Amino acid sequence: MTQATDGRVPGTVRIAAAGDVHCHEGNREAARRAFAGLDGRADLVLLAGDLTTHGEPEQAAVLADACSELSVPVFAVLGNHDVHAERQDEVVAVLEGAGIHVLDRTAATCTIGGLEIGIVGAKGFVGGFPGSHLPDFGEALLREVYAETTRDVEALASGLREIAHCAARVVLLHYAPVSATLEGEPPGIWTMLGTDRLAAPIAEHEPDLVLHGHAHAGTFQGAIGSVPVFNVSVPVMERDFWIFEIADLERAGAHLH
Ligand SMILES: [Mn+2]
Repeated sequence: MTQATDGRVPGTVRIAAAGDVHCHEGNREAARRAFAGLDGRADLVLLAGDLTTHGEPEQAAVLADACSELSVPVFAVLGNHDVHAERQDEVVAVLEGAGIHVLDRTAATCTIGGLEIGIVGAKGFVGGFPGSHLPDFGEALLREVYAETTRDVEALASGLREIAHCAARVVLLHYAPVSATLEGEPPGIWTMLGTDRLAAPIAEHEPDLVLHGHAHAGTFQGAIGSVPVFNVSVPVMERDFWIFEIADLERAGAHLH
């Protein structure tokens, strides 16, 4: 197989992914170096939330500056840290100003080597797993937490319908949609780390790849049925980025390497 001049094998897309990069002034140089290192190694960058330490626009600017030299598209979702200061609109404006596409219960596509790649992105939210589910019952405040997660589930379903025609389909989350990638975290906090309610539309639509972060002490690889799920939290990966390669996109049944 011949390689394109940018190093990409035809029919293949290389996705660089990371979560919990937690940018702030103190890691400006490390962030710049990490992103500069992607040059020529990836066709697309996906960031799985917790882009900042406390959601200050100045911290988002550190990430924006680090990405400014990249020639490939960058898509991101926010994490809980990015909304902490309640300045997420400003954070998003700073990121979008640097060309980073922030997905917020939305879907987007980009074309790489003639292949249309679809990404559905949402922060996601809490809710728990079998044995630890938050119920849709009782206090209005608790039922609103449940309803907030429902909005994410519905957005994933509608986004996945929107990108059904794409050669490759990726779901990008901050919170975990499966407990397998939380192994290593105390089970007592799993309810706060994600919920398998997010897995229902993934099981139905079977995208090629699901990425999340948030669980710094979790496990790298899990699955929802036959769909591979990766916790790309930087402390889990013990590296700046993981490069996923989705191959054989010109024929049915893509393969993940
Ligand atoms: Mn988080």
